[in-house]
Amino acid sequence: MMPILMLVSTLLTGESEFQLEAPVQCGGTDAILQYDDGTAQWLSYDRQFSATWFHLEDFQAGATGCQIQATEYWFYHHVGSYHLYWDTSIFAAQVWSGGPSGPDEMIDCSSATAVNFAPVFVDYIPPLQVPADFWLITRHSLWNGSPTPVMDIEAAPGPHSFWRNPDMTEWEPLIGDLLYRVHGNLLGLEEDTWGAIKVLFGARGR
Ligand SMILES: [Ca+2]
Repeated sequence: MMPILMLVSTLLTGESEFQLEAPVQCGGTDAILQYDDGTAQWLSYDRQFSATWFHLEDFQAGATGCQIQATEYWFYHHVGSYHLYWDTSIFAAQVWSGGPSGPDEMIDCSSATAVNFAPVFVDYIPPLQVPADFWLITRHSLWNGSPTPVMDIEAAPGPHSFWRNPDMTEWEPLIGDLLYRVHGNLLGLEEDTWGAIKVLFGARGR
């Protein structure tokens, strides 16, 4: 059971982030690509777009692409909070090609239903093939009342997690890594055969 009152407002980064009073473990889903360390520490709200840029060299040298079987997203829902209340649980889950300068071309756009602190999976049948640099982008309703993405305690070097609203021209880095993850197989290893390699980026240094 989740604690109800675990939000502590912070002045660190403005008015669209809250730090959880008690971090929440969000692991155990066997993702092959993730920048987060498996623990939700921050909430990011009132933002229409939230995104993670995946750079496969961070996970496996020589990987030239990925065959994505599913993407995974974690959110926080608290009906007692004005900002974090959901009018709708629906969000758009998009996959784009693109490197550090930003998303380039959309590969897929799916609709999904968010839940509170449980993995939301978007499955791809057949799997999506993406290049060595790609983005997962979620689009939420513009104002209050949409799923609230969660982040871990600190952004991985890059950075890799960003947000943006429609009136902005640039993606802004987030203070932590979104719990946005990829399930599938890396491509380009061992004479271009598919390699099923499990690498947990966030587990390094533990
Ligand atoms: Ca992190």
